[in-house]
Amino acid sequence: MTGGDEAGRATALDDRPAIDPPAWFVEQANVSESSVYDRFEREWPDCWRRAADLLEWHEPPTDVLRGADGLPFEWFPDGTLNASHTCIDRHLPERKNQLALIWEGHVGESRSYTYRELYREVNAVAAALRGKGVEADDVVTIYLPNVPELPVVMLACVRLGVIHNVVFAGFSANALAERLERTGSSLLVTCDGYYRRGSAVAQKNKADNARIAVERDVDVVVLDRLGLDVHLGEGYDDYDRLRAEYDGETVDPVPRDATDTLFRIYTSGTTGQPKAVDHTTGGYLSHVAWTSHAVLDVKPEDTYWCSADIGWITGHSYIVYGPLALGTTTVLYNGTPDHPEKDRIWEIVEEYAVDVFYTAPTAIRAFMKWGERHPASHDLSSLRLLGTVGEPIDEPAWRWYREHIGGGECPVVDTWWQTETGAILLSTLPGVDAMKPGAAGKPLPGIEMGVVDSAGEPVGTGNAGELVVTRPWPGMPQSLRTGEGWGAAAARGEGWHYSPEDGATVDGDGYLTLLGRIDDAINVAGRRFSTMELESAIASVDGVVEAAVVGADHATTGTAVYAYVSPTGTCAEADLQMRIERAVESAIGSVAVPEAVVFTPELPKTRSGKVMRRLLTAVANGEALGDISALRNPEILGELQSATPE
Ligand code: 6R9
Repeated sequence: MTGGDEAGRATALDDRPAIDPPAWFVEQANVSESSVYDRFEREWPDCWRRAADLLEWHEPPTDVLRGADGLPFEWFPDGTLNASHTCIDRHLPERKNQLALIWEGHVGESRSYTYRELYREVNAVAAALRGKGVEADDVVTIYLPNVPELPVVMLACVRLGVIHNVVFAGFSANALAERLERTGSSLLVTCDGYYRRGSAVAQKNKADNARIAVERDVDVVVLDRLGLDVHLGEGYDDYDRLRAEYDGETVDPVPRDATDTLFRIYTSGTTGQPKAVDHTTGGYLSHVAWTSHAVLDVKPEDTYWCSADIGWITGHSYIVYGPLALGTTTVLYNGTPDHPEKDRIWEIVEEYAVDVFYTAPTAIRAFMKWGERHPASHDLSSLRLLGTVGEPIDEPAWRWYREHIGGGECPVVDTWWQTETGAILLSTLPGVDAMKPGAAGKPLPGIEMGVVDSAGEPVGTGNAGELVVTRPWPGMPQSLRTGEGWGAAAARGEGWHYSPEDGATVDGDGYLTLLGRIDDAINVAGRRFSTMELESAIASVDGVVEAAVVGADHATTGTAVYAYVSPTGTCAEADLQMRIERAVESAIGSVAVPEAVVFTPELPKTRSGKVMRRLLTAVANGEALGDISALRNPEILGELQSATPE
């Protein structure tokens, strides 16, 4: 992503002061020995045995990685295991009466399951699925919101060696139909409806429409979530009736090869077409268990809460598989952070004495906007560690999170990863490393990454470039394992590497700062700016909640910066605009000062909470908007278009 003219231009994000983890945290951390980096390096790839050892294998692997000199890569190739066994059965001797899952829906609506109860549920549903005729390697599509039955059906599938494909419940009938078609799935599990911000979504109607659009016969199992009086015709089953019919039955977990597919998921579609990603049973599970242990510091006695939706990879890896593999208590929430009140999240943290909380920058920016009085009205002293994922987190948001949620004490881990990586690759280890607000951290032990220029050469310290992963990792998906989807990266150079298509800089301590998707970078008068450096400068201005910058065609400079800014609403816009311009000028330079600053109550975001800069680029250039199915808040588009200068 860098041009030659950029050499030597350090970003404003370098040399931040580092904050050491507090001694009380280090003392109790799962991983606190600083030698872990050297040890993993010396022993690579055998170091990953430490991750595999967190699971219980049917046949323990004797080999760690095959194919390191060429494709295909096979992690733990001769090991066999079952994910449902390692996430449930093996915990029974020690903690059958401990909670595995706490579920919170609307206020006053909650349920919980001990490991023994989860075992019973998963076995009954696995028996029911088997009764419906599904077998190992079939694909079952699941179209449910964050309800306990979602992880139950996922674990029931993997118990049988069936591949699950969870489709985010907020997706349309078309998006569901496309995925049903592409996966060749002939069984769909859904529900009558669910509440979103207090109003009912007719989920079964969407499922009906998708079913009609698919050529193949698709059987549908419908969970009664809202007590709506839905009609179940031919090809439909009632979830509770089916479950009750098989209650008390047990199903032996089917041993799977480590390299067999555990599940399929489609990428969240921030940029282009969603793409199918298949994750493996042994490599993926080892990687999510290890990162839950080493980065999120999860312990069996913890109550751990990742506030994501299971429909995205974050929910698969860090609500379901990672925490359950470690035998902890995982919290699942079906609701929004501001309904019925803006302290909903903190109410839940207090009620269950949550130890570790993992959320996204988009949520943190909303919490900041709503004000510190909401967290301040609850006892959050149970929290030990905070995490963030999904987008770069700017320094003010990082500091606010640590101060107002973490009591100024909790370490904060900024974890970088993707649907394609399966699990965290880049973060600080909270029991080992100092934190630098705004920088994600170093590649985890055993992970090798770099920042390169367009010729594939490493850029110097402080220079912007493209992130690359230069060694295979256990959580890598089937497509990378076998060579599909190497993309431009592999064609470019020597050896193997994977291009996540993110921009980054690296500082003298080896800490990486993420700069956003490389597609989003803006070239003004021959100089390339990352969205992150511009947006960070704008977000640091008092009165700004968040900002997104895009490039618009410009007669003289080629491209001009258009900044879309969501204000707190507490200061005059003209004054705010002037302070934004000054902040960009002093942090980056006059060439980057926005040509237009457009105020908007909300930025356009994907359903997974990421800013959709592609749409803003279209708006800024007066172009057609293209596919907007991933957009969560289409209602703001008209306003954005009319507020953008011609
Ligand atoms: C887990 C998830 C992946 C893209 C990724 C990057 C952005 C994720 C980040 C981050 C900066 C972080 N991203 N974590 N950027 N700092 N800590 O979000 O997966 O939905 O596939 O998105 O999200 O751009 O390439 P996915």
